[in-house]
Amino acid sequence: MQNPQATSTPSDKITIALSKGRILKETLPLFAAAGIEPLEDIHTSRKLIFETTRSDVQFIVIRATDVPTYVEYGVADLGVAGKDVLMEHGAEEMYEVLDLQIARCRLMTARLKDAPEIAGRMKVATKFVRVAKQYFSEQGRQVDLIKLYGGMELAPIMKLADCIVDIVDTGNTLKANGLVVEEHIADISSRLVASRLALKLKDDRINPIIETLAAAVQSSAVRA
Ligand code: PRT
Ligand code: MG
Repeated sequence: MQNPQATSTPSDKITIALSKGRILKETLPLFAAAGIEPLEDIHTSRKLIFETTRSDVQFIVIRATDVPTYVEYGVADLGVAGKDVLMEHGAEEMYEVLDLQIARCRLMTARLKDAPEIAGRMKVATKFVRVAKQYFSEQGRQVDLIKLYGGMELAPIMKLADCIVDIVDTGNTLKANGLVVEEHIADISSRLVASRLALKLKDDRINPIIETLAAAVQSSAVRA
């Protein structure tokens, strides 16, 4: 009879959801330092599931905004996503277990340079409507939120909005569009999240991965 332990079915693997896009390039070296590397080049492949150098660990590579969904349903045991994405999604059924200290940026409000003060209700364009809503309501400020999916900088220029809430890194994008930063909402970096279910059922296999990653983050912080 075949040994049931001999083959690994997808369900008994540890599944780690990675954000594609700009976070991925900085994520992979951390996992590599923790001994987990994809068996093929994630950047050039069109696959969505990748086996790794650990036969019991697989990566799925998805849009950043979909990572919390996979983790909260327990379909992915671990995930990597920007704090901005986690704040906007809301973090039920998952725990933020490690700050990976990569893809650092800030969530800010910005508006046109030399724009006059807004007397009444301010119109705010953003991809982060939930975060923006909470930020302004905590300050007792009444705003109208306008949901956009990208290119927020255009909104004040076209008079769609008075200000935007967006990610800022160097500030070059704002500057190129005649905008200036105004209020700081949050410091952002990418986080490792774990599903509640995985922490309960697979903690003996998940915890060592978290610990090795924490060590990898530490040593790359020392190098930087
Ligand atoms: O692009 P897509 O819509 O598919 O998804 P995404 O925008 O969520 O993914 P991606 O890959 O663009 O960004 C993923 C994550 O990277 C974000 O969730 C942040 O946590 C983090 N990050 C770090 C950034 C930046 N730096 C950043 N500079 N995300 C976006 N930007 C953009 C910003 O929106 C603005 O357009 O870059 C521009 C500003 O950059 P500066 O340097 O000109 O200020
Ligand atoms: Mg983007």
